[in-house]
Amino acid sequence: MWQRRVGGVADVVAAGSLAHGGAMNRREVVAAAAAVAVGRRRPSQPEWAGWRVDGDRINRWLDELGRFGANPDGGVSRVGFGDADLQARAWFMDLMRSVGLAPAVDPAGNILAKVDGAEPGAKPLIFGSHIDSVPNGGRYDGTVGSLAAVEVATTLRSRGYRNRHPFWLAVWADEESGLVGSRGFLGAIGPDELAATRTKDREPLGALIKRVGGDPEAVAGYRHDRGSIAGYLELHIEQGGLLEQWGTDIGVVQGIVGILGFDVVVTGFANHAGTTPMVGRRNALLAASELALAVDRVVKSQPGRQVGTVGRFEVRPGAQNVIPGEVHLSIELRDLDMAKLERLWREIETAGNAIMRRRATSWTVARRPANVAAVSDLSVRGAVTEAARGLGLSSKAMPSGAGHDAQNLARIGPMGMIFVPSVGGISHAPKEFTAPADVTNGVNVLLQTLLRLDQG
Ligand code: HGY
Ligand code: MN
Ligand code: MN
Repeated sequence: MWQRRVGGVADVVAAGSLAHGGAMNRREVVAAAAAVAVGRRRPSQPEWAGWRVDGDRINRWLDELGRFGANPDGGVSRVGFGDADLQARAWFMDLMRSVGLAPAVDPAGNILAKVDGAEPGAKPLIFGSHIDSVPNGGRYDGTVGSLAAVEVATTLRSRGYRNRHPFWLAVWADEESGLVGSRGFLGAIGPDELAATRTKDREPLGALIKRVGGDPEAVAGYRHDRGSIAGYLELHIEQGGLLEQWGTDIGVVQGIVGILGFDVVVTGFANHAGTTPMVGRRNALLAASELALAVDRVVKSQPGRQVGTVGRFEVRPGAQNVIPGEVHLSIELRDLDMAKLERLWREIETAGNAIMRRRATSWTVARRPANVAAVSDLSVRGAVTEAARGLGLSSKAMPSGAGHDAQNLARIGPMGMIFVPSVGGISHAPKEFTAPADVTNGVNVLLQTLLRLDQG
């Protein structure tokens, strides 16, 4: 409900209407409110087709959000549930309040701002993204889609728009370490995961969720089932270089890759680097290195677009004069076909077992919850394409090689994603950049797509 900055007029306006806003003068507000009260404020398509977001405002918000966890090299380190993430979340909720939204933290730690819809029984349309980052990441990954949601809601309010469906603006918690918040939203986080302390954290996940205002005890009973939402939309930077290469404004996402992730510990025997002969050493680093090469070899051994990466590699004890006794590393596999990922993993396991035997080392593997691959909804794709066309923007269908919360939301309703170009295809790095004009284009496409979906 939009209750701020309007004084007594708020009472006139039907709950859940977007029908008044700070951008209007008082007379307009009263007129819009009265129109809503008698149910007249359903704009015709030609009218809303001309609506545009405020590009300066959203780009200014992006700069402001970029201050939290800022690194000297231009990017941000805002790892989910860390101090910078907490500060950014507080700022974000203040921003939402300042434009008349009423954000709340759900049991799983997600920030949700719900605006009631005018049509009884209509299911919610959800839109948003995330504001956490990878360590040493960029300023655009997730933030564009999160701020876009606020910008779109602000624009609609200033237009006096009355949404038919409930609108739920979402900032998903800790996207980068396995779509945590959106899995919690589905009911896919169990007690074991809540109680476990992940490799990168010092506290169990449940304690972290509590820290951001979530309710770990309620997570078990919290869920949203298939068919419970009218749709999910997420605007995001492409994070690859295709749109730039093609000279295309907008990517219409066809599907999102699935991700299998593994935390591996290779154990050998740490011993003196000067007195231990070369023969008979149990060097964990050499075994782990061979394992990393095996991942690369197995993934490349088959045709297709699958990718595999060892992105974390920690040698212990990590001293010049000690044979490495332990290596902690991650293995990640991605493809649109989950069965193919399982096949690749089995091959890697076989290769890994052979390596460990040969090097007299051992290994343990902890499998992370999978990000399940998802296909976007055809009619939502159509709406995105139409929206781009209506704005005079070029668009092209493309897959997403990056994971997104949208792939979880696709399990409960029609999902669509909008991509805007990433300069140089750089992402998860400080040089990540999307031109302000492209950000604005994307937010306008989000606005126009949302209107199409809301109008049915
Ligand atoms: O890792 C990913 O693909 C995403 O950016 N979270
Ligand atoms: Mn990311
Ligand atoms: Mn992202």
